[in-house]
Amino acid sequence: MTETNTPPDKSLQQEENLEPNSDNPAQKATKPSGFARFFGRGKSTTSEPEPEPAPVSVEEGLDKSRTSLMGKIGNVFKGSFDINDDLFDELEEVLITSDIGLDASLELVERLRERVQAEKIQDAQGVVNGLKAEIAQMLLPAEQEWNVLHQRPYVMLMVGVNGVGKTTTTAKIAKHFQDQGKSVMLAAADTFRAAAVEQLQEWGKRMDIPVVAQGHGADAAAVAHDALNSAIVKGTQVLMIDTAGRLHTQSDLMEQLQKVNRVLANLDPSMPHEVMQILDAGTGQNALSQLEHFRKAVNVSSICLTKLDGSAKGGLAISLTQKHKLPIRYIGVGEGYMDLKPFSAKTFADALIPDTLGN
Ligand SMILES: Nc1nc2c(ncn2[C@@H]2O[C@H](COP(=O)(O)OP(=O)(O)OP(=O)(O)O)[C@@H](O)[C@H]2O)c(=O)[nH]1
Ligand SMILES: [Mg+2]
Repeated sequence: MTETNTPPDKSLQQEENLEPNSDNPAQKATKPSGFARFFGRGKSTTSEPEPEPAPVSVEEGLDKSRTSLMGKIGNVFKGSFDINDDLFDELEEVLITSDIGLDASLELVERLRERVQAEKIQDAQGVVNGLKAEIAQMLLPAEQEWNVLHQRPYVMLMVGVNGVGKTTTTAKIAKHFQDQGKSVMLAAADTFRAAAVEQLQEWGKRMDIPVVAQGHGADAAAVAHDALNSAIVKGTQVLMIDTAGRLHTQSDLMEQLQKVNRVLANLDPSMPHEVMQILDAGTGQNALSQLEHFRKAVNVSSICLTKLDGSAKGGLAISLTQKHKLPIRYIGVGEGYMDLKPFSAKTFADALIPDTLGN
């Protein structure tokens, strides 16, 4: 086992998914490095005078989703219209094509229909306000209190398919915990992808957070086991285990994930306390089947929905919640750690549907 804050071999920084080499002046001049984008206006642990992008708000992060959805809703209310079955059918179609999914769209329109009747709503703005209120209601099951201090160490297993943002989200959440004064440890259990261990070690170094690792090709369950023992000995409050990206069809990797889970549970049946599945919003409805497959293998207990800023598929949060009722702990609306926002049903609905129809 190595527990380290030592910088990785520089040559490895050219590898896929590693951050750009910040020693390269050409890169510096054109674009802030991944670390500058990560730390944003927060307290950087580096002394480099890197440009600092501003944090993104949930509303800004959902720009694409809102513009797309409101464009379609605006078309429904264009010209003269009656609030009748045809109008609700059209709205239903808009919702389905906005990644809210079939079942969630049907439920949403049914709730809206009842509200419009009960409140005798007769104008477009009233219907849209009603839609926003119903979306907030449907998202409520995803907004759940999260007490990470009820166990020490509180053990989190970060899972998901390739490239969804597991490692950077792990780093972001670790930074949030650190800012709250909690002690954190990271475990590099992605021993599958070349340079994945070094990627996590680099984050640990930048944030001054210990990383337990054994290296590429090591047994992921052994890394998790070592990390847990180390966290127990040190009295660490939160242990976050980064894992390799995998498809449900990669049965060896799915079994490896189950083994990691089993090794933790053998030490304490309540572990891992959280299995967080990271889902890339850009994958749309496919994220639902990713979640279903992972739930068959491990006890996924929460979701983090990333990359909402890059996609117009924010409606996915509604279908995910309708179907799975799992807490969405965070949403990602940018690359900075401050762009990872705790999920709020109302804030999300407000960001998806503006106050006035013309927006
Ligand atoms: N714009 C944006 N980019 C994000 C967000 N979350 C993650 N990313 C980016 O997504 C890319 C991939 O992130 P990783 O954390 O390496 O993904 P991963 O799931 O660990 O990937 P594998 O280990 O290869 O499976 C990085 O460039 C991140 O900065 C987000 O919310 N918004
Ligand atoms: Mg990773």
